Amino acid sequence: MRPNPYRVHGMMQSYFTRKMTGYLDYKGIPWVLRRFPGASPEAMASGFPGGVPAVETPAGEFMWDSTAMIHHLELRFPEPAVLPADPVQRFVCYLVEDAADEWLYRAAVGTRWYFAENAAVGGFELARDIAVKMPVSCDQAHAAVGAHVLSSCPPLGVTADTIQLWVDDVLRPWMRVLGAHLARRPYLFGERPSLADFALFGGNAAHFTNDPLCRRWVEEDGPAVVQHTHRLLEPEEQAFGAWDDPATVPDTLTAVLAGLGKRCRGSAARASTAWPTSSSRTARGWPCARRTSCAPRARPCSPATSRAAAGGSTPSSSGRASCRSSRTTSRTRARSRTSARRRVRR
Ligand SMILES: N[C@@H](CCC(=O)N[C@@H](CS)C(=O)NCC(=O)O)C(=O)O
Repeated sequence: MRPNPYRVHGMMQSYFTRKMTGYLDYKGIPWVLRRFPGASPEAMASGFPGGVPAVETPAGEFMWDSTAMIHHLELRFPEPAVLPADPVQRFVCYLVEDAADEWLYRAAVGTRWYFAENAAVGGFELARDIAVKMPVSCDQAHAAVGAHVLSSCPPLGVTADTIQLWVDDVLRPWMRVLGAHLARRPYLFGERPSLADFALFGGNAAHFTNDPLCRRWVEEDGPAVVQHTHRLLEPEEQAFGAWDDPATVPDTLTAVLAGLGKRCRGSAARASTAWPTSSSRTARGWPCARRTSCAPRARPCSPATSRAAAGGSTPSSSGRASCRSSRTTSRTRARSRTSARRRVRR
């Protein structure tokens, strides 16, 4: 008999859905996809604030927010761990994960919907998943999701006027430094993937190696990123090894961090005519996205704070991460994530 699986309510061309499915595949945790246009009565009834995906546990409880869910699942399925044991590596892992979640996400939605070739492929595939659960044609779903996402891009600093700068100043330089690093080792921190690898995998699998124009850029700029994606698509075919020796920091990793420092603030600031105000930045200075949508939804999403990750509520007692409010500010979100992480490390 098949084991009772986790049910990932999401879409295959969704950034955070693929972050979760990549993680679940690597861990060997059984899951099935349940196509989800951004909300469902069951998820809403359990307090889901939005932000695809939601994941339903085998016990029928809903949880959400990829970072909180992965923390939760790490408690239940500790091996193979995705958080490096070394504290500096772990810090860098969180840093890269945060940049992928909060920053590169903007380039992903922008490149999908401002470039017709990408919208015709990635956007259409997304619409096809949505149409499974909505009584509309695929063309109608495509038009609706496109209009919705485009209308929510400007608050992220992503507009028709800035998208080329996002590509030239942020995305392509990022793929060059990441590609150079991954050409030397299979994963960011050695021979096994970390939380940050899954954050990058999500964006790469759903957008940057999926949407045709992006795919061409990645093949040109960082072909090793495509290989990284392929490895994590089929992890059961791979042999995994150890974390890198934390005493030896590869030059290429230093270049990745330098690239983030340079491209995720200064250059990206120039790329954005609607640069967020200081109140929407996190304490660490990372820009923090107010999420735009991959699916038609009425409310902006906010991340859940993870009681499970914080140890305040065990997987068995609640089975889901809670959410304060769908209007939680970026700064509050950042704080709650940071404190959940701090607590889980103790
Ligand atoms: N913090 C959430 C973010 C989820 C998220 O933003 N998902 C995107 C889909 S790729 C979404 O649903 N956006 C819709 C919206 O915010 O309106 C996570 O890590 O899971």
